[in-house]
Amino acid sequence: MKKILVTGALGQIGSELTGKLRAVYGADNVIATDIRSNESDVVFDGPFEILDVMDDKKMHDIVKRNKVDTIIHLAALLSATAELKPLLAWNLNMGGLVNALEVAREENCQFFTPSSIGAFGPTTPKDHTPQDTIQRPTTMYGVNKVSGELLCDYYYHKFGVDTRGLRFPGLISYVAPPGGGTTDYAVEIYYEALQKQKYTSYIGEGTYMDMMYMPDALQAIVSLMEADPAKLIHRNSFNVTAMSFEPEQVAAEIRKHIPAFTMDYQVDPARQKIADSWPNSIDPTAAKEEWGFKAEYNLENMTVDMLEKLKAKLNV
Ligand code: AKB
Repeated sequence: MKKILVTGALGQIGSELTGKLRAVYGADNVIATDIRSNESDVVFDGPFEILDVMDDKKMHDIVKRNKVDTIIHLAALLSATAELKPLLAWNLNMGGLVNALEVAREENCQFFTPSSIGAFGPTTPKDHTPQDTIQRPTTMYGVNKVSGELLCDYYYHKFGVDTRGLRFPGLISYVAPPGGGTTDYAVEIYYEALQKQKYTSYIGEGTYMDMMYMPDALQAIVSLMEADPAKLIHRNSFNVTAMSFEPEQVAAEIRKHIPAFTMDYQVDPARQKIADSWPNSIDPTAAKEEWGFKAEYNLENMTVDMLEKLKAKLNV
């Protein structure tokens, strides 16, 4: 049975991953941590500790005290925030990562951290972006993600730390909002469709980006962490995606359920610039071949589920 530490457990991924890990490995075996606390299942349904990932001593202490053997390091700033505060992003995204990797090395822990489609840049092939390709991102977030992939490779080759990672696309979910990302529009649109029957997209017409529904992302993390290490050629990080769409396509899908829904555009130049530097669609073949990655949700069945779950949550 694993004993898992999750950092950034109150963020978009952690808010749902913690519950999934507790269901799979037992509530007492998943220690959730975040820089803040709140009134959520993550805090109440199992061990929870306040942890700033810049505090390497406290992280080490929590890992040692709880005999943790697996670290899932999620705490990080997303792309749009990182572009607004590049120095903070470098310090937090890289500082937190190296602290967590050092603890993993010292305590012999298996290690997961997400990379992103943000690890690609304008000179990367835009369609069916290969697993191994040009990575010259032009955003601070992208610089952090490529550096993180390389650092995780280094800890594996140099110290034998069992590091694993995924290049996530935009993640769509109804539990916790993402906050500070470029792909967040694809979450906001569902909330506003139900609450206001209209949405103003800050991402322009015709801008394709990869996306994935949260249940597929969570399953991908568990599957990768359970995968036979002998089969992993690409440890850090695998391309994974479930769909690629532009704003009008998600609006049209929502309109099938809410016919009155309308969308217009007010493009945010900063986030549009980031989106324009990312691929239209990435190729997840290596993840499928090396550890059996599979996505259950496409735009159609995700929209049905999102609207149903959000209706209940928002009471609309
Ligand atoms: C973001 O938009 O910053 C993230 C990502 C794709 O990594 N959702």
